[in-house]
Amino acid sequence: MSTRLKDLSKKDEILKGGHRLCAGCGASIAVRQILKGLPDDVELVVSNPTGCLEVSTTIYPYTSWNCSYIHSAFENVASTLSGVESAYRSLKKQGKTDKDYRFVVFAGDGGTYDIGFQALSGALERNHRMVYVCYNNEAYMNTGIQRSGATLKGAWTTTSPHGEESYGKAENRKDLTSIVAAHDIPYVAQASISNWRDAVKKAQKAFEADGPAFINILSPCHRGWRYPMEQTVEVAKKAVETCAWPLYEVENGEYNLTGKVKEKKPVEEYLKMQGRFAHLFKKEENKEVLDSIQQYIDEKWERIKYLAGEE
Ligand SMILES: Cc1ncc(C[n+]2csc(CCOP(=O)(O)OP(=O)(O)O)c2C)c(N)n1
Ligand code: SF4
Repeated sequence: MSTRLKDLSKKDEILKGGHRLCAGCGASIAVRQILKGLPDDVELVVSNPTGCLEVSTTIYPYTSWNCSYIHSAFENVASTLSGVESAYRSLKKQGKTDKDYRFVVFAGDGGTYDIGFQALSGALERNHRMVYVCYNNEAYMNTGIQRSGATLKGAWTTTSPHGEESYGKAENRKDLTSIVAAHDIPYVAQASISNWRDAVKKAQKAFEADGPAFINILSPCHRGWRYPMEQTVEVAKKAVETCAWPLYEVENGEYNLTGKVKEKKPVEEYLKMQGRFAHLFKKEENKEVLDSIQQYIDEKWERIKYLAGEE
């Protein structure tokens, strides 16, 4: 399937305009990039739990989704869609439909790393043929920027404030992509909205996978990350260049680095672009925190390179 911009631009947009996501929101970019990877001539069912994407695209009586769409609770979107996928397989077996369907979840990191994790793990273990996409903005944005299991250490959020006693979020983030890869499903990937061709290619592979597929796509939120809204793509790009967000895939167990990093930049270049980390640069004692963030990024990067055979 082509990833030429000329061809992709001719594909129908399934997420239409008129929604009420903030201008410059990474989530809508992520959805549009992933859906550019959908094969032609298939029917699509999207399921979307509560979060910024859902509340902003489905304001009754309007919808921005030009496909079948099911809103699900925050904690069980993977179960909802796996039930639909099972019903489809049954209908196909009974000869009641001959259409070719694809099933995709778009869920935030709160819904994926934390509250919906059990349902996600179960759906992967049961081998449902669906693509689960986590649009990862590293916090619960819709309810006012609370920290999630995806939030990078040191970040300010409303539930990890900085001050006399705290430097922001105290814990390292959960490495969910690795946890999902440990389910041994056909396709797992980390993507970023800054690398659109890479994201589209990964989506194409995910939609073709003969079983569950998972894409964790970095989708910055300028409200929560505190940067000017026109810098969303630049911020995402810096995450890749500093290896704070390595781009890779795990295809039938084979690790592969995508979007090669020629020269890894210090993570400070990424953190300095965002107000949520500004406090770390104001106090001398926070130098240790910065060092530990760098160390965490380095260790993860070395591990991924090792797994991809690129030491
Ligand atoms: C079971 C449950 N708990 C809490 C809420 C309130 N709630 C609505 S949206 C949301 C945050 C969603 O965060 P995330 O999944 O990261 O998506 P984002 O808003 O960042 O797009 C929360 C906590 C809810 N709707 N249901
Ligand atoms: S708050 Fe953030 S995630 Fe929510 S719509 Fe605005 S930019 Fe997007």
